Amino acid sequence: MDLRKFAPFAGVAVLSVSLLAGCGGSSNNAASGGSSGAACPLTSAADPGNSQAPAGVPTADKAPKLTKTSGLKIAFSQNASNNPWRLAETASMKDEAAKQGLQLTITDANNDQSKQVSDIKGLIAQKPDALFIAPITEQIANVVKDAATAGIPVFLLDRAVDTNIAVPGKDFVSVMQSDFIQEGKRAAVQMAKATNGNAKIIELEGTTGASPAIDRKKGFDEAIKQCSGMQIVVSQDGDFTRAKGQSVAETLLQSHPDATAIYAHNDEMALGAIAAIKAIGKVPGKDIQVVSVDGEKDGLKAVAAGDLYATVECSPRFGPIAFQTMTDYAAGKPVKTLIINSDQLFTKDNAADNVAKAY
Ligand code: GYE
Repeated sequence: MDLRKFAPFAGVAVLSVSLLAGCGGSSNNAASGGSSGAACPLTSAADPGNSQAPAGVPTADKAPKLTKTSGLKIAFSQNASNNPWRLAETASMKDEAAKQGLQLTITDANNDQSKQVSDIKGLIAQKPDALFIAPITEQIANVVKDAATAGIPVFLLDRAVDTNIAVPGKDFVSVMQSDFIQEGKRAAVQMAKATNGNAKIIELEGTTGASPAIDRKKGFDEAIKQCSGMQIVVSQDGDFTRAKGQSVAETLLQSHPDATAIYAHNDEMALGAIAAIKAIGKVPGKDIQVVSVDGEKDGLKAVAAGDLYATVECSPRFGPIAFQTMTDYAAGKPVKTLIINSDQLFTKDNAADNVAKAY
């Protein structure tokens, strides 16, 4: 989901931070492009950093209202519990509900889209005062609309839905997420640094149709276009899990023995890929460079160990922002239809220091 869609009439989006901003000129780095002879400006670019929501994101004014301010009954449709990221998100929601003394009903779709649709239908029938949804793919937009039709304000967490179907500010109040296109761009800069701008890349994509999978690919692809020495040689769905990441990486490393890098859309798949690299007797961080997204505890340990070059943080700790946004909405304060989290970058310089705090 291009976040600029949330601000269709806005002028310049803050999003389009130039990747070349920190490049310091490319006149003297012609040597860094390697065999192709072309310089790769990303090798000397600064981390493009966080983006913010584009300017002019409207506030939600057509969504069902939330008039109760105490004793709220809240529901949360979680899409899976199959990785540390999901578990951390669920824990963060539970902690915040407990802090506020609110009742929270949670369903777990087990990474199955049809189960999530039926979970949400079941939750709608229970008439919660507010419904949080962590969508599995962008395709569950219709059931989001159903909730709005039933008069329930919906808040989307961590992934978006198809906004051609579910209208922001009407069919859902707000989506809270990281900027995945920016994450892809940040990952591309790290990959360029790891490989000096020359890489034959295997891409392990997140769950097909999930907004972070779509956008992490888009941002990375856009960025590496600037470097003729960097190409994705094959790209496949690893479903955001360690086991699938490992098995897909095993197959792709065999079919592409010339690959020199792996870009994984999350740490779990990267950790699976690292196991696959070691299994064929190659050395991660030397023969094959790996870059990913999330910043989970095992990911940070892998960075500290030199197996993973870098991981772009994508925080799962949604409880505070989710409940704050809901409370603001209940109080009649203006709530933006898109709220972007701030994330940091973990490299060998700061990974070890952050392990203890990680999930
Ligand atoms: O990166 C991944 C999780 O939707 C942002 O989903 C989230 C992603 C996260 O399963 O690890």
